Amino acid sequence: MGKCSLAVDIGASSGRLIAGYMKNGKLQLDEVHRFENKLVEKNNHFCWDVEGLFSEIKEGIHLSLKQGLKPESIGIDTWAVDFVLLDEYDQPLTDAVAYRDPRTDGMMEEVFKTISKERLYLETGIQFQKFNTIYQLYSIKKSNPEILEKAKSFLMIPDYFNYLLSGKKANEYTNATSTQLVNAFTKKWDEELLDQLAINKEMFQEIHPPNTELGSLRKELVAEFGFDMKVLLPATHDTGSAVIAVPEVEDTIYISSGTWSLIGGENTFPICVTKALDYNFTNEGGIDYRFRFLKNIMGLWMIQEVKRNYQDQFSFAELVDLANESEHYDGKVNVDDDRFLKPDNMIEEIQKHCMETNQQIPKKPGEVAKCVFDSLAVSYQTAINQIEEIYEKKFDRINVIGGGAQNEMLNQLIADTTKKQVFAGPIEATAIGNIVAQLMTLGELKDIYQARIIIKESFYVKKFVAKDKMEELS
Ligand code: LFR
Repeated sequence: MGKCSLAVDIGASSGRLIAGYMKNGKLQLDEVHRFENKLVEKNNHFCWDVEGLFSEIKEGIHLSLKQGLKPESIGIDTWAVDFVLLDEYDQPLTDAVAYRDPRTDGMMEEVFKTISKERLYLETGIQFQKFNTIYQLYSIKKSNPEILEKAKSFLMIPDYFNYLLSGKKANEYTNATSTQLVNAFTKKWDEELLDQLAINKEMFQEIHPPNTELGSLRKELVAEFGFDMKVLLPATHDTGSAVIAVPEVEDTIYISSGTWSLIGGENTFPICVTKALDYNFTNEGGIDYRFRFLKNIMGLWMIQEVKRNYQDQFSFAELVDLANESEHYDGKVNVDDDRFLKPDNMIEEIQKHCMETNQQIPKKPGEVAKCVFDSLAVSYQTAINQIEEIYEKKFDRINVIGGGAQNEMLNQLIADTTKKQVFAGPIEATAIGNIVAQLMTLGELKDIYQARIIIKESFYVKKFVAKDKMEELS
């Protein structure tokens, strides 16, 4: 057994600690802890319970030690764009407000009064999402400017956890790019943008790329665990880690499928052409300064909310079965409409959309679920057409990675809709990407090329072909 690394991977609906190490030429994963994550309401805002999440991280470290695993290192990844501001005493100045909070409504338009959309895109290469950090900071500037003046440190969520673990403050590159404040070419904070928006630039930390060794555990934590380990930077943006785990990224369109569906390709340069801006594609920073050219599609958030709005009467598997039994229903909604970002009630929002567009209103749970899955497939197809137009080539392969790859019905639907081969897996793509980055830093793996070969050999990937193509083959 080779050196062991611990991946902390926290998404919008759940978090996990997974230990990973090389054994007999393959990457082996041991899940040590899993916990729930969700939005909590605090002071009239939707927030993340960062203190609770940090306790879960510590609990996971305890559990891994109890299981006899002695990790050499730990690396954290979470969703992007959200942050914590610390004061001069390194205490949080505000709650960790979540990106689905409506505080950013109208802020994009406010920012465009100072900086044009085109310029923002040409400099950062980042898609326009109303929840990007730039608009979150601008909303604080409008409502509580004193907070920004008092802020001494801007730390994104994984940066904050890294600080709590190691006492070191740094902004990690892949996650920093999601702010829409990092220059895509210099890979540094775009000081001109910050100056023009009059956002206090002193609070930003130095940007460090993945594969940096940040330090080791704080003294208090070493005493608590009776153990020390290195704190390393993987791609701390979960999607950045997930895409590392696409075994054959060339000539492949990936869909990183979780709360969001992130669909796109990987490049060694940002694509900031007008069409990419028009179709709102992003160029998020990746490991080795690769770029993820992708677009956010509303994703499984919609079905998570539907499930929650049915008071969890049905499991995800049951909703899928019910959708399968609702063949008669064929209404579709535009999943990319902001109305689905955080509606009061997802089921009612879907029904309203169908009513407004003169479609049959989905009434039964199976109809609502089928509407969500069918609508996602339509949105994937649209994004694929746009990708093929921009790349000026056709792709034959789609690789669905992440938890959503377990949804066989959706995988088959993607194959049937796009007529492309669909490869599903690895499921724990994000944790895998996180671990291989750490193993690279520890010298266990040479580079991303070797890591991807090992990932291909270590994890099961299932192939789906369009039903009519299967008939052709038989
Ligand atoms: C996925 C993800 C997406 C990002 C969204 C909000 O978990 O990180 O990449 O656009 O969450 O942060």
